[in-house]
Amino acid sequence: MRGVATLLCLEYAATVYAASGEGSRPRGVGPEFAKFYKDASTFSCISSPSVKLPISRINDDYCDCPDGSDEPGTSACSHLSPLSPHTPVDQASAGSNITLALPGFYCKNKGHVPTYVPFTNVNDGICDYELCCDGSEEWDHVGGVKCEDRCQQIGKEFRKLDEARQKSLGNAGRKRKELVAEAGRLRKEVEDRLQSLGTEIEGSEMKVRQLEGELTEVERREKGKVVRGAVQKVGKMGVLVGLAKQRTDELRETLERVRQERDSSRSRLQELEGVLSTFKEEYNPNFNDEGVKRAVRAWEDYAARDKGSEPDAAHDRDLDAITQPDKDNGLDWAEYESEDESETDVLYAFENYLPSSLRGWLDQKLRDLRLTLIDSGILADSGSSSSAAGESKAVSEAKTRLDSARKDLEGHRKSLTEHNEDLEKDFGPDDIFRALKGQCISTDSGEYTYEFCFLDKTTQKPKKGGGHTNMGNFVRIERVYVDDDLPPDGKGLGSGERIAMKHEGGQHCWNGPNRSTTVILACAEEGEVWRIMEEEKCVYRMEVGTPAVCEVLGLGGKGAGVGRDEL
Ligand code: MAN
Repeated sequence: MRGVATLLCLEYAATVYAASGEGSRPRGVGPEFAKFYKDASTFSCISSPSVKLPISRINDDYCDCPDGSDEPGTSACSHLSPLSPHTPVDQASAGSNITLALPGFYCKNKGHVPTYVPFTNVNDGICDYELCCDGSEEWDHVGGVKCEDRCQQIGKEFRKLDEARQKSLGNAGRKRKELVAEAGRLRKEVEDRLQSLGTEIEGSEMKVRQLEGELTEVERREKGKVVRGAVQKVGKMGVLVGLAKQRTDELRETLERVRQERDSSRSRLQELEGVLSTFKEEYNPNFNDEGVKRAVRAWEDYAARDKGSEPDAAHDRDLDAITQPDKDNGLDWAEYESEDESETDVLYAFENYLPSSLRGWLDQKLRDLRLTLIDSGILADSGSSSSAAGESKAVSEAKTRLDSARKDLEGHRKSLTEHNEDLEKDFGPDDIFRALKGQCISTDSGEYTYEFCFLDKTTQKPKKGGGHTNMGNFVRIERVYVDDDLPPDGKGLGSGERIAMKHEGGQHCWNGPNRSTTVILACAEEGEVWRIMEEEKCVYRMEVGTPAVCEVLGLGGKGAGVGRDEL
């Protein structure tokens, strides 16, 4: 009896194996699981090898193994799938960890790419050509359904598409490389500028120190000078110069005015003479109007009279020259106004004739004397006066020079901080967004045109007209997980980790938050805004394609671009 049973078993096994078309594996088993089905008489459940079954129980349409591995070619264990609702019986029989050992029914798809179909799809009477182009998952022809093998045709179309995808991927990779190179160049520029800023700061610091010393020295020198009051400083000559300047300005203005009046009268006279001359030509002498005749005679007398000389262009040129500003005529009033030699200057000039050792000694003594007089209240301290009038030209000039050097230094230090911060900023993998900073891409969607500018902001603008609405300013780069189906044109996020750019603090939304946008990036040959969604009121999500995030082949892991599973 036992021998007959074994024979029956073997016969059944032969049918099961043969029906799979693989010869060496039961129906629905993929090559990577073949090793579990090698034994010709007994099968051990994959996840629970202690559960052993006769080979006849494989694909007998009854689920024996807790992990469903005895039914690789039927849907008998499909209820174990995490996608299927579980009953209390499942829980009791398999514990809380119900996991299928196999990924699904293996479709060989000869001529295309092999794949696994969910067990629920096996013999459900529907041809799942998208997954199983050879139709082998409908082997039982339920309800008479017979799925022909379409792998040749589907495989051919797939290869064509795949070729285009590979080409696109290659182009995207090349563009990414260019972007990385550009980003490197831009980073280097910042580093070089940092270096030169270091040198410039050193130079500026030295200059400030030197000008500080210079100011102290000028102030000391000025303090030592004999001071005269503001009125005295001007002197008689200065007063005369001031009056002469004022008088010249008045004369110039009057001359200009008279000239304008002359020009205007001249042109009115010309117009009038023209009118009368036409009148004389055109009047009718046969018309006996005494008044008209008298007027014509008077005009003839006037025309015959000597009018004096014609306007002379040379005179006008002279007038032009005379009315030029005094400086252009070689007269610099300021020179005469400030020409005022102080008593100390005379003293200094006198010192020049002394030997240098004596000159220094005398100079010091004079200064000390002056300071003693100031300290004892005998002389006014003009040097310490903070009023503009009390400060000498030399001091204010020294202060201006120092202020400007200090401003330069401050500017350089600020720039140094900014450049250092720039190097610390996150510009994404390989620093790549450095190369795209400020570049914008836009698309129309619904009533708006949306724009995304890398590391800057997102905006919307009504197509009917009107201004831009800020949808958020760039704040940081983040990583997000997405799980989207990839559309046939490849313009979508797909599934996996993606780089996202957060934009916050946009224009306030009426009765809502400030606008904000998350821009999620995926690999594409060209920069393009694919989709915009307003997930909540004034909270937007943009899907954007860019070569910047395409995975660099052979450079996986950290630092490489985050790509999609497919382009
Ligand atoms: C505008 C747009 C919309 C937004 C509303 C909120 O119309 O910014 O996206 O939803 O304002 O009032």
